[in-house]
Amino acid sequence: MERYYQPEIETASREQIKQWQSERLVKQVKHIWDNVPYYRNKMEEKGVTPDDIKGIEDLHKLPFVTKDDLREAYPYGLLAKPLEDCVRIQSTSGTTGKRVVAFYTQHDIDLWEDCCARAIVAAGGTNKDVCQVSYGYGLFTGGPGLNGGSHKVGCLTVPTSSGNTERQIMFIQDLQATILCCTPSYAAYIGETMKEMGITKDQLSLKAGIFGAEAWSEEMRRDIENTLGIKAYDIYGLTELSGPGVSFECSAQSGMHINEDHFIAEIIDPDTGEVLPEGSKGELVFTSITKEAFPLLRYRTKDICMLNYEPCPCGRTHVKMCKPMGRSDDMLIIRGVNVFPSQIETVLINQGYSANYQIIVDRVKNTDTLDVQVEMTPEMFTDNVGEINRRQKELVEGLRSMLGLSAKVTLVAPKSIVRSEGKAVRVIDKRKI
Ligand code: DLL
Repeated sequence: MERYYQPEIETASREQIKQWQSERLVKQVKHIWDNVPYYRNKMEEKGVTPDDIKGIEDLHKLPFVTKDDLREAYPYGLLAKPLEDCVRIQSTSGTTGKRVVAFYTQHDIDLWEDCCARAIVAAGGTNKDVCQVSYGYGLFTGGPGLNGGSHKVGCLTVPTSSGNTERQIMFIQDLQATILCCTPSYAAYIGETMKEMGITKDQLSLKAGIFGAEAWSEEMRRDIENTLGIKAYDIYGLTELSGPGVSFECSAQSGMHINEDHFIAEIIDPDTGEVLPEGSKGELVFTSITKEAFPLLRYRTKDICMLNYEPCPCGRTHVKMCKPMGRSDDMLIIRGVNVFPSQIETVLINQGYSANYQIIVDRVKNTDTLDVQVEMTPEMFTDNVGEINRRQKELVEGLRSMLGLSAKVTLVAPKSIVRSEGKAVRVIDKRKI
């Protein structure tokens, strides 16, 4: 029988959900208008006041918010509560300089952890489970979010964080972990390492995995399920909205239920901003209607997606989103770290190279690889291997400190990278996802 963490909410009628959304939206818009001058200006520019927002049917009147707004308002410009009421920040992975910093009151954390707890229960979790959280802890939301959710469910929580794979496997075995939470690529890597260590799935007690933070295919799901002997569930979220748990998969494994009592989802045309009819493919936009410290109205995620309002066999009534099908901007997610091509370009140009480069991303043995091919300028061109190695090493170091990732760098001869007559193709993503 299907179990729920908050049954009265997760199986509420559509009318009830809409009513919650309308009431909370009206309240949220007022809260933001009263407390965030940055937002009030944006609304005034669009000629909207809180009086114009009477329910979800008026949502489209509000201005969008983008990552650029978040950067512009960094760090405190979108804060809607006094600092003394805030107890935590989390931050997006990978980007340097003006990162996105999200703030939480204790109440915000409480609701976020409820969302993660819903995901754990949907994956079959109870207080008898041992839940190993192998997402990174720290500024990244993955570790703290699932950790909090696991506590709420009453699982014995094993906060291993990511890395040290052999130790992860030792804990999975010794503590008889039943639920594993990490990125899908890390789950696959754990599976590979297990094989190398001669450990088979029959020696483990794992039954479920809660994997997200990056795109992964159905093929990858099957592989992980077979290798670890589990059912693998998808989970989605973003720092700006709280973190993991904006949506999660249930036993039907056919899309992720959006926690609509906290987030209103819209699908828009990424070029025109127009709201698209039910069932269309477009950019996913979220409004957080219960966040106190860092509420966002109509936040453009850049994730391309579709929503499915058909009833789900699990009994949950909240709308399902499909796996994100790509992004409308150029952000790459490599080993779970957000990487913008522009950051790579900055490193290259700072070290004296021209903007003739190509970024090749691939997935080898379930791990993302980043290969940057860069042209030497005619002035620096040399066939001295020692000199080339030294330069490549300098770039690898520069990229590591900019991105927090190790990349392979290959210097190539001047004019050897194909020039484009239209938009340059800088990124070749060979990952089949
Ligand atoms: O990745 C939060 C998270 C942690 C989700 C752990 C799930 C599990 P950010 O680092 O801010 O937050 O990255 C958010 O990651 O806009 C998507 O493009 C992508 N993403 C997140 N979950 C999924 C998923 C966390 N299940 C960005 N499938 C989002 C595909 C995902 N892409």
